[in-house]
Amino acid sequence: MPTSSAANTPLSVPIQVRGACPHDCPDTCALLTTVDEHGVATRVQGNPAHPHTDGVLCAKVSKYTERSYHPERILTPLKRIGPKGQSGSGQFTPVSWDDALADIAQRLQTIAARASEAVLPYSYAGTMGMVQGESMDRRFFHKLGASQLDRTICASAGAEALVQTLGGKVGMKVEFFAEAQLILIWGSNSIGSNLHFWRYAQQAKRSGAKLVCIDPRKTETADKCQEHIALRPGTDTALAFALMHELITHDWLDHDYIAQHTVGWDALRERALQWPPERAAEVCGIPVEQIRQLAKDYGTTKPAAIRLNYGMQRVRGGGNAVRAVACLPALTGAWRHRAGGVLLSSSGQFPAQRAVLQRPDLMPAGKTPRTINMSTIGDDLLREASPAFGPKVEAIVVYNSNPVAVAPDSGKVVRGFAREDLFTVVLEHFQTDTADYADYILPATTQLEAWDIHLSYGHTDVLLNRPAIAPVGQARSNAQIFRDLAARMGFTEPCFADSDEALCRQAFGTAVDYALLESQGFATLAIPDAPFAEGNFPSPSGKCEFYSARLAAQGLDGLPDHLPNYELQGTDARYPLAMISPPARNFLNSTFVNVQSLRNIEGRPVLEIHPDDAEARGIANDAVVRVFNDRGSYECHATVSRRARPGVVNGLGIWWRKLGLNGTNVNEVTSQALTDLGRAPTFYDCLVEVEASTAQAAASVTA
Ligand SMILES: Nc1nc2c(c(=O)[nH]1)N[C@H]1C(S)=C(S)[C@@H](COP(=O)(O)OP(=O)(O)OC[C@H]3O[C@@H](n4cnc5c(=O)[nH]c(N)nc54)[C@H](O)[C@@H]3O)O[C@H]1N2
Ligand SMILES: Nc1nc2c(c(=O)[nH]1)N[C@H]1C(S)=C(S)[C@@H](COP(=O)(O)OP(=O)(O)OC[C@H]3O[C@@H](n4cnc5c(=O)[nH]c(N)nc54)[C@H](O)[C@@H]3O)O[C@H]1N2
Ligand code: SF4
Ligand SMILES: [Mo]
Repeated sequence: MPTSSAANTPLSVPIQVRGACPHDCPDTCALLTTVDEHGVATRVQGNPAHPHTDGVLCAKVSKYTERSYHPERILTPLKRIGPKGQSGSGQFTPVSWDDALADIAQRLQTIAARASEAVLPYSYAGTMGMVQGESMDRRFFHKLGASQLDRTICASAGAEALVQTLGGKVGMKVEFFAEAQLILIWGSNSIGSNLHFWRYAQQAKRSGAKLVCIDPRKTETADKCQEHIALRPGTDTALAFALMHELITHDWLDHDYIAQHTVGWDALRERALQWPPERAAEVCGIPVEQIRQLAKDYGTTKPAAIRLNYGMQRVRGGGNAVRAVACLPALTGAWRHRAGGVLLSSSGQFPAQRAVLQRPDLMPAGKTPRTINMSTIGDDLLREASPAFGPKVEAIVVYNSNPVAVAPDSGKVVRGFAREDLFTVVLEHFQTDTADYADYILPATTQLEAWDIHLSYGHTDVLLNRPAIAPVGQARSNAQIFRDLAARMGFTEPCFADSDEALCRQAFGTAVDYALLESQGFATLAIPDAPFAEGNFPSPSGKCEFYSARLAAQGLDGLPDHLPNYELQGTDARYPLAMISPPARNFLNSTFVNVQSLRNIEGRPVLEIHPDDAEARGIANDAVVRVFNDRGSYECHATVSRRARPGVVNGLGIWWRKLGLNGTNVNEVTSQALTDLGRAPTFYDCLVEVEASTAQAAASVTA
């Protein structure tokens, strides 16, 4: 089968078009889309030529044609004609692009003329593409002088922790995990959310490596590791300190590496010595022997690698936890080996030309618009104007995100979006929970239909995505929509005319070989195999900063420390259970929940609860339960299972509210409190109680 070099080149059919998976997933797979003689995509598969993808996609994206050609795709601009918050027939009516754009431009202009910061963009990583996610959109809002958005909802605590410790979002190269002899999979459900890393871990295991999973939940990944350490949520720093304690007392340290390439050892040493394994065992709720064994493994096995992921940073002390774990490889000198060290995110290694793409220089001279944290959108949409806050939010433009389903404390998020005086525009593929509150819904292209370019946070390749098919219906790419709006608003700077493909070329400038991207679909960055073998961290000191002078200068602790959860178990008798809400394997955040074949696999929204906790509450397997705290309540089905540790319940996410039970989901009970570093949400720092439901919710299940 010939491989097309350009989507529109008439080759013999079927053709295959190279692309990139757009989803918020560390794997950033290379795609091959097969297109038939009618221009219809018939199959999406992994590109076998791309080493990390290796021809394999997850179940979700293997169904990509089902999503792109879904009968419920939004195919025309829609205008609200009924009440907010409902998507039933008669609430929206199709309108022309011209009418929609003209009205939206006029309304944004009127609001911005009074107070440009009353307009708020709201976007995250529905697509990770740099063109459809952070180019023309940013130019548009910069020029308008709109409020800026602090994009914290996922990874900013861990990111800030890496920056303060290693100097950037840098780490091991993922392929070398295959050569490690010990792998700690720490706060990551790799099989569910980082499948292509798991392939390397499996290779290591076959070569005799020990795999240890550190996770409160007994995940499918934990099942496949030799050891599972089921600590309480929010106690990772205590465990890391106990490991350091043992490394010190058994002298499993690389003194030379510490002396040459770290800052703050004496102070860290002193703090770690306050954490004998017995103390940590108490805090973490795990056997002391497990900690001793883990320390011995980590201190004596070479090379030892840590796959850290974001699960541990969704609690109050999440930033400190990532800092503490990121210190470990410098203590043992694990960085000396290419299969040693830690990987949380590789995204800081890419030479992205963000200022060129986003053009912050377009902002009105003299005043930097305020910044609103996307994680507190519930509170911020409900805030009145004040000197501290600035103007009330009067217009919100949502794209690449579904905040009504995914943002914490949904009760407030829903009330905010329901405001009659809020003008809401949503760029979407589907009628999501958020789109239900839109005044206008604009149909966006999917990854099969638009140009884009991608970096990755789980490997070090750049990928180019060519459109494989023409836009479905009247869909336009996000960049095209903002280009069109810019023209209607009279923005005349030449950068507003850049095409999507031109934006692809601008993303990395000459730092990445674009011709190679065009010919093979991906280009690998030139990075040393063991980048920190001789120090050379991108931090201010060039060293691994146990002690961060920059944090100290902000009045914060310069060293990592254990910060107990805000909602600490045992402190509120009404809510004795800690709840975490990690992703369901067959959804990607709230994306794919409306794809029937994937929803069939997940079945229905579930809460995993340990048999002891279920029995104490008279909850039977499969029963409908009510999960509640002071913020709200939601209903789902109990899965009585030892995947949950005693005292901790797992509310698997993130269902569309309207496809769940009683129009609710897990974020009804999560809080808007923010992490220690990075201003991130604390989804997994949440106390609840669970009871058998009296309502006949089962009837409303959409299987
Ligand atoms: N299939 C699938 N894949 C995904 C996603 C998805 O929704 N579905 N989402 C994507 C996105 S946006 C992201 S950010 C990543 C998320 O993936 P990860 O970065 O792996 O983060 P989480 O899934 O939040 O949590 C990972 C694991 O951490 C555990 N955990 C929870 N609290 C703690 C804690 O306090 N300490 C420790 N040690 N572990 C804890 C959870 O039980 C979970 O198994 O995955 C991406 N990939
Ligand atoms: N309780 C709980 N809540 C969580 C989490 C959790 O673990 N527990 N995880 C959090 C995390 S890690 C994250 S990253 C956030 C994710 O939150 P979001 O970034 O909002 O992710 P999604 O829910 O996948 O919604 C993305 C939306 O973008 C749309 N989209 C995709 N591509 C395009 C495009 O090209 N153009 C336009 N206009 N739209 C597009 C999709 O249709 C989808 O509806 O959720 C957070 N919420
Ligand atoms: S979601 Fe992740 S694993 Fe699945 S195809 Fe996309 S990048 Fe690959
Ligand atoms: Mo995320």
